[in-house]
Amino acid sequence: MSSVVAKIVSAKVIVTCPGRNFVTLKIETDQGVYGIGDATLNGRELSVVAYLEEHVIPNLIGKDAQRIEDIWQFLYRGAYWRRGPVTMSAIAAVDTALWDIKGKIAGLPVYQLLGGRSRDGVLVYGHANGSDISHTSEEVARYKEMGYRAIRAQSGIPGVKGAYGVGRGSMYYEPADSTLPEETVWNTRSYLNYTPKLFEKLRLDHGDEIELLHDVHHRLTPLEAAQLGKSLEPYKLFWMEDSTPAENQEAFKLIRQHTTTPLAVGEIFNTIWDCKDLIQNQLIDYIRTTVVHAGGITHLRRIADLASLYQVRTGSHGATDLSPACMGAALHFDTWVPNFGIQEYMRHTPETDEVFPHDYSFADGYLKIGDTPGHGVDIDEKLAAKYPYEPKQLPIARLTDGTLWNW
Ligand code: GCO
Ligand code: MG
Repeated sequence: MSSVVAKIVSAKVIVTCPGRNFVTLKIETDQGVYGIGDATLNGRELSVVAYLEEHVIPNLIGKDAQRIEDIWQFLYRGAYWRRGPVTMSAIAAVDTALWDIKGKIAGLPVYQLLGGRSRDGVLVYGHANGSDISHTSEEVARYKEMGYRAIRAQSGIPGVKGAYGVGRGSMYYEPADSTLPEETVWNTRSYLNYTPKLFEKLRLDHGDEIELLHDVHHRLTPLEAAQLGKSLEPYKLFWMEDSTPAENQEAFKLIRQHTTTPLAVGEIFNTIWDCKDLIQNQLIDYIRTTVVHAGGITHLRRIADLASLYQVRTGSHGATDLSPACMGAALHFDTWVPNFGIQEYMRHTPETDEVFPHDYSFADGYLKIGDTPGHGVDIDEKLAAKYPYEPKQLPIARLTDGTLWNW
């Protein structure tokens, strides 16, 4: 029996801001089935809205939603101008919505379409952060109380205004909270002195079992990253993330030569080409690419398969600015992918969860998905309409001498 043709009859972009901006693509078919995909690019949301509305949606109408791969290739090759965060987030939103539709038509959850369960629960990590070392240790204790088995720790640093990763509240971290970029100051020397003390304290307070992660957030040179990795070896981190900007993938060779601290990178990558050399030369241990920013499930699967050849595991980005539609799709991917490492899980606010009803839930350090056909996430359009878009941008960082640096 030939499979059902599901003709795309309409598609629209829904922008909503329940505490922060989210961009969602909704694709409807002549089968009365629709799918949704996350298209949120933090601080550049309206660029993706325009890309979808002007250049993608007109090309979708009339196509068979079941032809996921062909539509992916059409949008990637057909644009002529390949790659980039805006293009690949737009393609990702289409791809995610099409996998959602395919699952609904088949009556199957997406993980079944990918190859079935490789695990019952998806190991996640939460974000403990504090104004200083002892406050951060108290927050790690709180996250352990909540059942997390893996915790990222970020601390304020004396004399460093607005150190990365230290939120204003204790549960949510939303850095894009000003119309124009907030200026923060960065001091590498203070950071390199302070960070080993943070993890020494965390191991003293919480023992060796809990998995500890840290995000350097692109701030060091390769040699400084090597120095930090070396100084953190006694504290056996699960990973040191984004230790240096990765446009030059070769740079990681220098870090690798000097330290056995596991390396993770890739949340800002948008295609396999951004990480091909890092993976093939085993310069990293975890690849952080995501459903929403790396071309959707279709492309993320290609990256994971390449990574599996070199024993590199997945560790997808999962910050608050990736919507529940991305998290839902990511969890189906994480439930299937054989070389799974860990999934970031920065909680969404209750308002966000209300706008995006979903069937995943947290327990005992894992996120578990249900068997709802598709990816299990929906959008309440009426509620979404109550939260109009608010222009926001991510911060920037300057060194103490005023040099513009990596935020
Ligand atoms: C992470 C990320 C975030 C980013 C944010 C940018 O590891 O979760 O580094 O904190 O800064 O997603 O929009
Ligand atoms: Mg990060």
